[in-house]
Amino acid sequence: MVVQRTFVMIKPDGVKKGLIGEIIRRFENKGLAIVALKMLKLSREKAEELYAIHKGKHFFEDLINFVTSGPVVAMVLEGDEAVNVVRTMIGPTDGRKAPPGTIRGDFALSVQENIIHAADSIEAAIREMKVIFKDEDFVC
Ligand code: IDP
Ligand code: MG
Repeated sequence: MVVQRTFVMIKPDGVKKGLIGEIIRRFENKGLAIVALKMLKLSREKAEELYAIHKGKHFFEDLINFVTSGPVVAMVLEGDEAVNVVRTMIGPTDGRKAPPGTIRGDFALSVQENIIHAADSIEAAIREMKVIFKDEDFVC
């Protein structure tokens, strides 16, 4: 067993569509533990830090405008191979191509407005959770 922590964020479109409960339910049903959870509105600065890897790409400005457009729900999930398990559960980036049964496949029809973010590696997860959470935000 390889217990990992990963960073997940329900984007403004997911919050607006009323999907917070549905998404958290899927992660809990899967057996992942929530070890930190926060609803917040991202500042431009935090959004740019979170998505720093995409700076300079054609979609960067639109992405920053989108993720700062309303509240998000950020969380850290823990479980066996959590990074890859969560990436599989959210599905591919483009909601139009994401298979049914994945979060994006079930709820998104757009490449930008795709409901949810999840870290794609352990290193990214550690970096991203530090952008949003302080040590005291963790329950364990
Ligand atoms: P990921 O969220 O599946 O890891 P990334 O390639 O890391 O996908 O892109 C980060 C986010 O940027 C995506 O979730 C999506 O919101 C947005 N994005 C990615 N590619 C495009 C694009 O080609 N057009 C518009 N938005 C995009
Ligand atoms: Mg990514």
